[in-house]
Amino acid sequence: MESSPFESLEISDVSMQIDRMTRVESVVSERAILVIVTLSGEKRDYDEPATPEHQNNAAFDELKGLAEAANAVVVGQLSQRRNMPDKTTYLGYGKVEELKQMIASLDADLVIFDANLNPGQTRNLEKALKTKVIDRTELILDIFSTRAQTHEARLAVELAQLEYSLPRLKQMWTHLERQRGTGTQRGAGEKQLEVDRRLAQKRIAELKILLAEIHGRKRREVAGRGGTRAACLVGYTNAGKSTVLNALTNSDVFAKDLLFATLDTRTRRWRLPGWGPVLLSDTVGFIRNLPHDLIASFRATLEEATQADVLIHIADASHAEVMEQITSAYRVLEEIGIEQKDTILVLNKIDALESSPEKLERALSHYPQAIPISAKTGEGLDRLAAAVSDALSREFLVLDVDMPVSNGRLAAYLAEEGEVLSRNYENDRAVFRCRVPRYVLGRLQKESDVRAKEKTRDTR
Ligand SMILES: Nc1nc2c(ncn2[C@@H]2O[C@H](COP(=O)(O)OP(=O)(O)OP(=O)(O)O)[C@@H](O)[C@H]2O)c(=O)[nH]1
Ligand SMILES: [Mg+2]
Repeated sequence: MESSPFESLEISDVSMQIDRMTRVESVVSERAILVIVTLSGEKRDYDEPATPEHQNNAAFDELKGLAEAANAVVVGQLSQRRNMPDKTTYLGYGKVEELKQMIASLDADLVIFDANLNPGQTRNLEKALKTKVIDRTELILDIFSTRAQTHEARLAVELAQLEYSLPRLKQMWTHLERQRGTGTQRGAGEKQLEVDRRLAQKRIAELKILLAEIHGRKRREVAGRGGTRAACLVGYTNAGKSTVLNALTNSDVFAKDLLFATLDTRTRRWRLPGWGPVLLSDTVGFIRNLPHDLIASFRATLEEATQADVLIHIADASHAEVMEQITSAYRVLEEIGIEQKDTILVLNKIDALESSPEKLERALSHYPQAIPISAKTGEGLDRLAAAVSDALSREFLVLDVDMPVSNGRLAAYLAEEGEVLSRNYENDRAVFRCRVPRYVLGRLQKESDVRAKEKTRDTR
């Protein structure tokens, strides 16, 4: 049998190599140019009459926030509209040339793409530009790796980094060889690449086991919490989740105007008025286009959300893209498989909207059941507490659900989850009276053009 190259390596060698492979290069103090390619036909999450400029600005703002969270200095930006990405360089030929000139004139040493590039595209771009190129995933991974503190968060980051690096190992080797100026040193070349692949795969398997153990331990902790109910704060990054946790539980967890301020999540005891003690957890913020692998790696850290009796979805009502952010967050919940939980939507930062109340009205017209609050001034926190206490007391509800007749998917869902007591049709609307478990309300909140009215309530 052929001996594995892995077996011939010393342990110190192994950890050193793993270290090298998971090193998503740090972007500290680099002068970066941001690149955004808008693909025509790219559908926005929310069909608002936004101009392409508005859309572009919002995307640049977010990417700039991410770049700065990774300590890069943004010196320029470039955008292009295309039907589809160029296979080899993502950008078109002319734009690559333009970017090359920008790099020279702005003295930039890093290019950050908003998109996720395939390994070949990154390689080709770096070759053409003679400058380091990173994509959206790599940027987020960089922020995560410098910010994660707890053992669990670090394992999750390492797993995400390795999964990102595995298909790109070849490219990393080309880099190293170029730096050393030789391809003949021991271990270099194809053989080393094979060693790396095996090492990475082995470590990935190990990390998955370690994270699964944490997952299991958390589950047992929940089982052992003796019936104490739990609520979990979720939502887009920078929406104010940690500030809400602090305001409700009188705590002092880290909260800052910074994307991904929280990577190590905390649980606090909350004395919920009229109910008693409840466990309240904070979570890692969501972001649009969060790569699937990254969500998968962080699943263990989102265990609090999975185990919670009720989710408190915090949105930043003062943000220009609040609707987009709400939809993106719901999409992540779907991906984790917890979109059907009882969810209370909260529009935070209303203190910042005093001069533009129409913004809040617009959001409320889309999400009439959302609760407006300000974690900063405390306004609305009592309503939020009442809503959580209400959600925790509900087991089954009798609802009148008023929906478009065309929404067959929802009709089927209601019949599946509960009991449909009556059906009334008028023109293009249908009203179903149904008895359903309380979590159905959370799902209904996300349906546009659907109104749910509570008729009676069964309390435990
Ligand atoms: N004006 C105003 N600012 C707020 C409010 N709530 C939070 N903020 C600010 O928003 C920023 C982000 O708050 P965080 O609590 O860190 O947000 P988060 O959702 O935990 O963010 P991540 O952990 O990065 O995902 C901070 O600068 C807060 O001071 C509010 O009600 N009003
Ligand atoms: Mg936070």
